[in-house]
Amino acid sequence: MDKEIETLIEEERVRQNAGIELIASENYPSRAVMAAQGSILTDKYAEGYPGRRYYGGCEVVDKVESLAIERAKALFHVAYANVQPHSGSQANFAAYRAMINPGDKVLALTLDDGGHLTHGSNVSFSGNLYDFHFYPLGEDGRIDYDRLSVLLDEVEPALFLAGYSAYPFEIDFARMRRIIDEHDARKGTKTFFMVDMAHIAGIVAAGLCDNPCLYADVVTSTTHKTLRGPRGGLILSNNEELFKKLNSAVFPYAQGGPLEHVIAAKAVAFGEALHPSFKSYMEKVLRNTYACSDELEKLGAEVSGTENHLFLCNVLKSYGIDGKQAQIRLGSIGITVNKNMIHGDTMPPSKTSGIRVGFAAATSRGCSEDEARKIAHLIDKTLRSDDQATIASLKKEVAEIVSSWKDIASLDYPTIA
Ligand code: DSN
Repeated sequence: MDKEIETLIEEERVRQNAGIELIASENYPSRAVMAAQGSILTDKYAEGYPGRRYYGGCEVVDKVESLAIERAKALFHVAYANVQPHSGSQANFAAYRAMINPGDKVLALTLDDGGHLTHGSNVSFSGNLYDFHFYPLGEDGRIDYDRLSVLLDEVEPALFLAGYSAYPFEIDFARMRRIIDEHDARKGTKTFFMVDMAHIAGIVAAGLCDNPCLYADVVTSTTHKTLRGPRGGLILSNNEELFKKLNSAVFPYAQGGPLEHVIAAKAVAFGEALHPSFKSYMEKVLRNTYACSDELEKLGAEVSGTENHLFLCNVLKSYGIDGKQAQIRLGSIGITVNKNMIHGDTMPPSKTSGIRVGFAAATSRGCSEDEARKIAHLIDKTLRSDDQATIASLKKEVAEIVSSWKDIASLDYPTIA
């Protein structure tokens, strides 16, 4: 009935279909996920948890939420899952609350090196409520595990935080656990270990990288990035002492009524991620990301390299333009990326020296390895020249590639359900 919004949704569908989406945190959920999210479950108030609600009439949503919880537990090998956080930021807010007190020290990655606003930025609750200290990446742009050990002894934080928004390499969670345990043994302390795996949740679910849930006290995530579900948050744990605290940190501390329609959509996405085909999808994402990064490097660009679904390119060094200019120029041919700080960046966050490139979304639409290499050439040519005739012809090449890809509103993925 609302023609204005209907027209805008259609406009956005056309925009998304016409372009190559390379923002590393985006993806295309299935029609089943969107149907659940757009369902009548939005009608229901259900403060509390399954079997312990503050409202009547919750017998069906109890089953929905329990199913989502059980699937999340099976997917990530945990004893506890909370599917109520409305977002990754709220999941982090609740996780901190369950483990530490305001004013406590937290050791997290330097924000410019790929952390997140909720990992200690002064403009977020995190930097205001807690005393954040930061570890930088090593010279090679990778986590310097030896330095972590030194910093843990120096800072003596109540909580150590791993998990990043722009880190292209595997993270050795087992080694982090060991370093924390050794520090605790030396100092007679008990340091909590938290991982925000929002970016790599799909890779973890597919079993293609180390599972942080096996080592951390609490793992938070979003459900809409590599995991390909609805926009939302998730908290997981195997530390029994925290289960009750986590529940009350989400509700009633951080949130009111859960979004049962979104929780249903999370259950659908978990069902899809539990299907064997999800692993093949994620393998393709990793291969496509590597292919594009490798080809750009061969073309002479300075790239970070990659061991996951994203890589960074230093466009300032490679093409003499900043990240913002690169983002705008690529946008003009239909390739969407975001400007991103790179390790040791000298530019402000509003400009940056780099861009972040990821293949989770494009792969969902059917992007092949050959096309990922072709996309590297398109990126390279676009960043080398802003000649209007060249831009127009590159735009045509983008249109040709996406013409064989699936419509973003018609995607179905196999499920265990
Ligand atoms: N905004 C997300 C990203 O792009 O990585 C993090 O929450």
